[in-house]
Amino acid sequence: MATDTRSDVRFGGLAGADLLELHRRMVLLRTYDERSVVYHRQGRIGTYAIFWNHEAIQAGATFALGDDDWIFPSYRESAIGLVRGLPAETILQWWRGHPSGWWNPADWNVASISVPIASHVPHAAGLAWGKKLRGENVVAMAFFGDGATSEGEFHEGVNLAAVMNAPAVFVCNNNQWAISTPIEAQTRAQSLADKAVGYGIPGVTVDGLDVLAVYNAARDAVERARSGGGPTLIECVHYRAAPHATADDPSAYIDLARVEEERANECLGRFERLLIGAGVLTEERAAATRKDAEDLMRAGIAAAETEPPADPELVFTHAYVDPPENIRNG
Ligand SMILES: Cc1ncc(C[n+]2csc(CCOP(=O)(O)OP(=O)(O)O)c2C)c(N)n1
Ligand SMILES: [Mg+2]
Repeated sequence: MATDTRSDVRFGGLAGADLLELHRRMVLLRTYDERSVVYHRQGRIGTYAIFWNHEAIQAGATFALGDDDWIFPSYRESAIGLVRGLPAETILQWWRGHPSGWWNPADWNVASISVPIASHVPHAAGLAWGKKLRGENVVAMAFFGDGATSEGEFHEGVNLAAVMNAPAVFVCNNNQWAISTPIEAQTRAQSLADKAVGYGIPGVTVDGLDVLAVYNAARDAVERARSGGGPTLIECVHYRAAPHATADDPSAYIDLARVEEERANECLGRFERLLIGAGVLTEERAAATRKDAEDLMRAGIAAAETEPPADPELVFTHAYVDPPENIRNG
């Protein structure tokens, strides 16, 4: 691997090894996403929520956290645990509907993937408040979409965190679509960050394709939360450049020309061009980073596929104290 990279260049308050690590995490997420679509097409995983071009938000925001801080993902951030070293096979198994796809959140400080929209926002608020009550200096960061900001649980969670001055960071991935519902049909607010005013907390809007802008906003928010300043709402704006999920055909509703523009300006290539141009990263090193991520994914799917199939009875194991007759004898 080429080692002739510059370590003195600073971008967004980060230099050398940090910039390369941020790049590695984006590559890991991108590779996970692209391989997952292929595995889905091959029938090896079930439905899958694509996060192509959301990597700057996920890698940038979590880069501001310490390992003791908690991450609360939605289905769009299903693979975010990769940045903490959570095995790819575990996440792949989640999408395969296998019980081994459920990890113990306390092992990674990554909560379970939340599919009901916004339901994890109060969880993050509760964890942040609880940690504060216990005197532990831990921040909770929750990820959710633009559509989630219309849900009651978004309001309940952010309001509670604000009133309790809980160390929480709320990261809104504003990709401007909630499946086929555009942002104009979602809200009359000028920006989603404006909603923070109603909760009495800071709200900021950043370019969701600029990993350093996301990181800077997250670092400020995490510092504020950690030093007793309470929660922040960060709105990361971009435009969804891939289908909502593998069963969706966006050509029926999306602006395809706009999608092309977004894809041309995609976040990983943009960061790579910056780093290579400044001599922080070389083409060789970028290729090696991609290869490592591809190897990790190949090993992940192989490991996932060697797990024996789950026992269907498990569905009922923790469902009843006294199972009804038809299930007892079923
Ligand atoms: C409570 C709830 N209602 C409806 C759904 C169905 N649903 C799945 S994804 C989605 C759109 C969510 O859009 P957004 O919050 O913008 O997140 P994105 O998918 O764009 O990341 C909806 C309505 C759900 N999962 N949960
Ligand atoms: Mg959305």
